[in-house]
Amino acid sequence: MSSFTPYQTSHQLPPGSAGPARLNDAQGTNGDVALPANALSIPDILAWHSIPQELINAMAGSSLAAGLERMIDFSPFPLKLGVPMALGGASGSGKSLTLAKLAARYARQARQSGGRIRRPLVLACDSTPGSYIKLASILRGCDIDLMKAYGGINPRFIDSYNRIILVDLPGLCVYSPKAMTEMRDVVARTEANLSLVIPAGMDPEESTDIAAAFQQYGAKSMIASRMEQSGRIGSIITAAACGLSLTYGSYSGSINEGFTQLTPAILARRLLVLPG
Ligand SMILES: Nc1nc2c(ncn2[C@@H]2O[C@H](COP(=O)(O)OP(=O)(O)O)[C@@H](O)[C@H]2O)c(=O)[nH]1
Ligand SMILES: [Mg+2]
Repeated sequence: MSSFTPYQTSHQLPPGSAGPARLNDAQGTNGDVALPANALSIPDILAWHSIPQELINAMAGSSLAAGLERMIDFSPFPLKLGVPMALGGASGSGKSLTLAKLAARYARQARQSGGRIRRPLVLACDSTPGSYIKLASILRGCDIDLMKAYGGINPRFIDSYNRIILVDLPGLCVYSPKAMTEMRDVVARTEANLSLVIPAGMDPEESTDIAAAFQQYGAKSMIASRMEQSGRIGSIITAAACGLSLTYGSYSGSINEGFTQLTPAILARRLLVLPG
């Protein structure tokens, strides 16, 4: 009987270095684990996250944060009152939950604005069976308006004045030109901007393809989802390095938690400290 040999990836930690170590409570990290940073060079850390060598070379230097800042545009999420923003990406990537996190945040802002800003409008453009009910249930209790707009809608037909408008798109496979064209048509009909939602833990080469395809179809920004669900986050870094502005990171499956504007310092720490 042959014995089982574990598959060795090209991104193991270097021989002699300890594996990820649990941080103790004194560090206030609630069971997070840290890569052995003292024993690792910056290229070792980036390689562990499965970042391609060419990008590692471009990011190498004095610190992880400096390398990230050099290669990635960190920007606020480009939402404007009255201009619809569509969230696109693969099925299950976190589009609807991310949209709900944004909607909940802007609903709070609208409440606090004393009427200056109106409550957000969510356009449900995903006609996949069950998806409207799922979206409505995620948004239940949020002070928002939800409207079915399968196939997209001309903004003349919506009451868009002084409010945030978010568009929930169907999931797609970026290798399907038909699906990408359909998405572009919905976005164009709605006169929306387009942003990509992409999860951590993907194959970085696939995430590069996804980011490049979305850029080609007009996306300028991205949101990183499921940041607390995987150790390796190379997919986020490679996608952003394609030229999409990196905006929020989502760290929780709950609508009111774990949603942070990413910065070089936050992302550098996340490269070193893995969710426990
Ligand atoms: N823990 C966690 N779960 C997430 C996150 N983003 C999305 N999810 C979960 O992933 C699943 C798919 O998300 P959903 O928004 O429905 O994906 P969509 O198909 O792209 O709309 C749901 O169970 C979400 O609760 C995240 O950042 N953290
Ligand atoms: Mg969805």
